[in-house]
Amino acid sequence: MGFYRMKCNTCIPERTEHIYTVDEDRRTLPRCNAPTVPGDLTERGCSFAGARGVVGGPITDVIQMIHAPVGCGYYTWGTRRHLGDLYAWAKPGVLENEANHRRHCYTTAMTEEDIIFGGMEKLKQALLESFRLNPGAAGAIIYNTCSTALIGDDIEQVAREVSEITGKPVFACASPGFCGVSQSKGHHEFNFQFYSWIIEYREKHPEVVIPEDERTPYDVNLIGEYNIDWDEMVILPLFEKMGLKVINVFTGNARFNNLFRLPDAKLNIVHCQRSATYIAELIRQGFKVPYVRVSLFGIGQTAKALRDVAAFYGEKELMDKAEAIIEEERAAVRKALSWYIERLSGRRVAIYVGAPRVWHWIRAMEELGMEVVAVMTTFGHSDDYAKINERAKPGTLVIDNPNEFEIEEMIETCKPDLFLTGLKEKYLVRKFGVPTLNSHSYEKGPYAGFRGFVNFARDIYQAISAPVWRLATTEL
Ligand code: CFM
Repeated sequence: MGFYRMKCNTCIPERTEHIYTVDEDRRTLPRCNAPTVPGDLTERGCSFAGARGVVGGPITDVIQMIHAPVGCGYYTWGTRRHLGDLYAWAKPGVLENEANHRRHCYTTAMTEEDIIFGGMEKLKQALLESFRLNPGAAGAIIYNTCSTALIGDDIEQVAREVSEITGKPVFACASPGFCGVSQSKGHHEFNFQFYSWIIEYREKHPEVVIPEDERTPYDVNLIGEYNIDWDEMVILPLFEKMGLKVINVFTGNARFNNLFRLPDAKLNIVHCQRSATYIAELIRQGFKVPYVRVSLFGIGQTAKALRDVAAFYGEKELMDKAEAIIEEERAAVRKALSWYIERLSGRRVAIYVGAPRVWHWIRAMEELGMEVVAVMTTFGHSDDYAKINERAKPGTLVIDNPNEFEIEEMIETCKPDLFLTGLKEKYLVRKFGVPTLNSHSYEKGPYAGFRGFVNFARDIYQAISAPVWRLATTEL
């Protein structure tokens, strides 16, 4: 087994089994999706972050009510993640994304007194007030967090009451921070609870189901795609040009009422396979809707995604269309990409994101001629590491849920020319003279699909070739 003892881990020996180098038989799997060792300052988020920040957050036209002390609410405010194209409910002409998700933050702002006496009435009033202020809201999602879950506030009961008064759907998502070891548990909780809720809702409100005669065999859902920096702008046209109708995206730029129709598609196309395979699997079991897993980063993987979806249908016309799109897109990006490949070839890159993007991007970086020397995930499960093992070259260093010391030592031993990572690590790593690229919400996206890949390559080139790095003379 290829476990790897880092020098910095003498004080936390348990970390050794979270770290390995990919060996020839590619079978080593680390201890993962496990509680963080006490004393190990990692960068994981909480289960609430996974439910609200990742899966529920991008739903565009709802009140996202955080039933919590104000800190949990502020935490969700002003991020770049939740892009949407609807217009403001209250202020026509202002992009809803600007007016709602970025500028507004809905929370009960629980105080000490509320914690002692219970906050259900406050939650109900906060929701009613939010609906009054935003008459165009399609519904609401309530999230509890550690404090309100611990005192036992019944958010489902409040959801039912407010839904009755307003006539609008209200979903209660119970994913308090402590319910799992990382944000990954929050993805899971949102998927399962949302699925049961829409099934119940469909039974009571059959009008939301797409009538049989309005369905087509080409109705598909894109699952686990969150419209990071407008990735959907480059992804959706690819499937639409093939003749498919994307009836829902779970959940990038999604409309609440539309999501009740998730089970009415003929096929689910699953992009982020960590955060959303759960709901695709539930729909498969409940409605016999199959799903295909795709990677929509890089040229080869995006081409394969189109071919795999066409192959699902097995129709010659669709397969021909897929080939024509691939050819056309390749031709459109060839010149720009070869310019970047020439300049990026041989550069060393380390990748550290949540989990799936690590393995989505190994091949994409290789397409740019770069060498992937180390990969890390915040909350990967065994299936993520199995996918990393399939793709990474033997000898690649792999770290599960790294801490700051391990990242430093990785920089020292693997000497990457670029670190694809997030905001939390960038200052540390840049002080070592290594450029970084915001790999969660991007620099100037979209990064997905064929055309997005040119933006990705451009941002990588600009990061690496910024003149400032010539001034970084400190030897490690
Ligand atoms: Fe899926 Fe994501 Fe990711 Fe993720 Fe994330 Fe993300 Fe990520 Mo940041 S849903 S698991 S919880 S692909 S926010 S868009 S980049 S850590 S690897």
